[in-house]
Amino acid sequence: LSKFKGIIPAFYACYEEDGQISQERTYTLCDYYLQKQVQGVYVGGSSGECIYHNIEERKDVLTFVANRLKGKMTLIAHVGAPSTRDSILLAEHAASLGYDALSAIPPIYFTLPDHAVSSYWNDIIDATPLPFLIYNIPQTTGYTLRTPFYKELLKNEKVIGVKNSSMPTFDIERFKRTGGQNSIVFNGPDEQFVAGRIMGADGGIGGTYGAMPELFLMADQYILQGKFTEARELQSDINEIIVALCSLDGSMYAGIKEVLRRRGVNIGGVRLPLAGITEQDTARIDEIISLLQQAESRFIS
Ligand code: HMN
Repeated sequence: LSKFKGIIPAFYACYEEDGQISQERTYTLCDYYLQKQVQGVYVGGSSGECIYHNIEERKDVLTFVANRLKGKMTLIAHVGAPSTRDSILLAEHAASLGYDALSAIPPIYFTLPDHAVSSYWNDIIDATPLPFLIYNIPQTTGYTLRTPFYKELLKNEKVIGVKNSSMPTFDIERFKRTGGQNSIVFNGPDEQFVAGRIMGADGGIGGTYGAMPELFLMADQYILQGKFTEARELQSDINEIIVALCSLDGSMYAGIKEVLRRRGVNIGGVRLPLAGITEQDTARIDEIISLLQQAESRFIS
């Protein structure tokens, strides 16, 4: 399980100018993460705009990332989809490409009872030999993973842990306690990465890491070294950047992609209905870049 820790950026969707999934730009983003020396990538999740892709597109993204990064870092495939059938197709595809683990949100749209949620996850798990990370993200799915139910799910030994995006860090402590030291918990909310790590998370999977991988890698180092004051101060600088990204007129992902583009990593825009950046955002992006530079010069030697 040692490959499931550290800083794992949630991989962004990479598009051509006409909005098609871009193989070349996906490779560009892969190379950027290789160079930054992150632990791994989480492919096809919320930040990967999976909800706006058809199954063929999602398979393509999984393929492109594996082509470039297989054997070089930890690869986790998010295979959550509206139907079990589609999730299984994605899971089989990820397994054939050599992904290290699968992950999925609970069923979306209809509110289903726990036994149906359990069947959904277990059907995906049964489809391949890969380990599985539950993805708890109540703010987008409307479904909250409860500790007793998590305990039930852990009876399937392929369930290795949970990527937890609920806001209370208390949940991280409870999931870690429930699963024990041989289970994995990933922190989801980037705004409290440091707190999540202190409460027991083994690492983080995050949607804003791509804009500032060095800062999150340093925050993780501070935790490992017990430098909690530095970690807290760095988290506070990171949060200034996240708050600025979240207050753009366009979507946060459009803002992150603009930051990356200005830093030489062009992965295109976002897919509608996500909003692109607006004219007013241009000045705000300048501010975000200067916040990034300040934090980097303060914390990265
Ligand atoms: C993913 O699945 O792509 C992300 O890792 C999800 C992740 O937990 C993000 N949450 C949401 O998008 C709701 C956060 O990293 C989030 O982007 C960040 O905390 C900024 O609010």
